[in-house]
Amino acid sequence: MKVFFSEDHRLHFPQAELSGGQFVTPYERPSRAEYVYQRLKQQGLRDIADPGPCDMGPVRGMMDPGFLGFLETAWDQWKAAGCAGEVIPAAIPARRMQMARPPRNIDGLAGYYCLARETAITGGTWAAALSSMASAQAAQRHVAGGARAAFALCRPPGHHATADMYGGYCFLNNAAVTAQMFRDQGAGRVAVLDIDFHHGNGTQDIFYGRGDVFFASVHGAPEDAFPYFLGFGDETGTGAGEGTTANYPLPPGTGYDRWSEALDDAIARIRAWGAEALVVSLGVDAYKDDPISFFKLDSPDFADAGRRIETLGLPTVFCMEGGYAIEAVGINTVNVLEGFLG
Ligand code: SP5
Ligand code: ZN
Repeated sequence: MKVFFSEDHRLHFPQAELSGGQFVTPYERPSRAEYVYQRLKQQGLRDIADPGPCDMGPVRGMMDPGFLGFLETAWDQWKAAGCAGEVIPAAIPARRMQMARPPRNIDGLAGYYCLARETAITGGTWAAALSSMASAQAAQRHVAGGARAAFALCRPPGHHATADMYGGYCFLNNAAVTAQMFRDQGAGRVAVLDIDFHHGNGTQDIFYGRGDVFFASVHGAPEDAFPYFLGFGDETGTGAGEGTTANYPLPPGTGYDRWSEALDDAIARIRAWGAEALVVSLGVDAYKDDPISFFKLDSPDFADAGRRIETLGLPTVFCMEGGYAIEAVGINTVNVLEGFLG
């Protein structure tokens, strides 16, 4: 399986994550990608290519222009305003406090485009986010060109980002743009299967009203897990998208038996719906030793999950999302790919 990976992910290395009222070293750190890269090579998945530049067309086609302009200039504006630290806004639009317009002040502007304040923006964030998107796009082009599957080793991840919000360590939604590229190239129906521990709220939001992209997610129940406010089982889509969202929220302590039942149901739904291409939001934070999650999957379970996903028989792009048990992230991610390859 061909892999796309950009070294430019290293340009995003924030020092601070807001956690428990303190700033801690971010869980989402450069070494995550390095461990996956090393494990790929170790396991013989050596066909690894730099993706080249990001194609801005599909990104601009999906994302809010003000949001893109904000991401590109946030660091410079923040510094120009005399802020000493990384971009972490104080106020964000809360219930009944939604603003119709983005403010001029950079602290307000950052809050306007923010969905979770644990995520800091730094001087290299925009370039890294573009390089991550570029890997997803290159993987999509590779599969569109006839390959059965490809792996985009994306960092930073993307599935929490909406068309106009960043957060949850995500800035640009790589999986959503990948799915849209399949649509633009002629696939009638595309599915996104999100197996990251966290609900893919950004991806769901982007496709919620659309009947041409199916979104299925197996994740920690929002009562107990980030992103808290979306991912309930009764969210099934709206309008033309009614019936094309499938959420499988699962409780703390969930092991592979229950998790794989949900995965099988998601796979059956995607098959029955008639998807022609598949994008997998591949997070491995369902792992038992993940520091910020509460599922109990073991490393061999990820290979089994890869085998089950393969049964769909679809052209498949894997986009890396979360996973924070640093060394195990490499093993578990590559296990999914090896399980898929059989
Ligand atoms: C892509 C992805 O997996 N994003 C996840 C973002 C989660 N951010 C909030 C994490 C809250 C962590 N709480 C830490 C408690 C540690 N004891
Ligand atoms: Zn996650």
